[in-house]
Amino acid sequence: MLKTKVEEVLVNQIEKEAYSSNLYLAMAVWAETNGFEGVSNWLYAQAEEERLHLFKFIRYVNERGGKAVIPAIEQPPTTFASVKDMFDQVLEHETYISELINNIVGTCLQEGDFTTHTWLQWFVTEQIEEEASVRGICDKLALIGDHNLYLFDKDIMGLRAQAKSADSTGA
Ligand code: OFO
Repeated sequence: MLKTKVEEVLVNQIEKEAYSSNLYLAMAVWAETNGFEGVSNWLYAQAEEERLHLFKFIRYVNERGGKAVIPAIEQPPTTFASVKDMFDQVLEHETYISELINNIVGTCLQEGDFTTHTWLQWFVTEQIEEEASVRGICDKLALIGDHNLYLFDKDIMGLRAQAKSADSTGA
């Protein structure tokens, strides 16, 4: 059974994961309507992943005797200055989410909830991977600049596949 404090922080995170999914959908729409097909595919896939995270939090709260609350979600931005600016915002957002996950881990320890603490380790690892893969993309964009993004747009799904296979091999 979840303690009230732990349930509260988990339920708060439901809104954060839902917002993350919508933010990446909004970015995907911007990329798709500005001719960046590869970037939009990357973002659509990312939005799907965030939706899975959202479901994980909902199901866990309910399974542990709590009650998930489906929140209203703030509208994400609809335009971005450039692909680079957008990915900088993705990195900033992922860093923020990592901090939130870290705070939830802290609450679990304070409350002596070692079951939820263990369950959260998947998210801790996921955030490390997400931050690293987005940081890699931001570094590439810093090298390329805002012009000549044609090849970058063609390659970005390959970068995603590489990051995923490195994760699964522990590389
Ligand atoms: Fe939900 O993992 Fe990123 O934000």
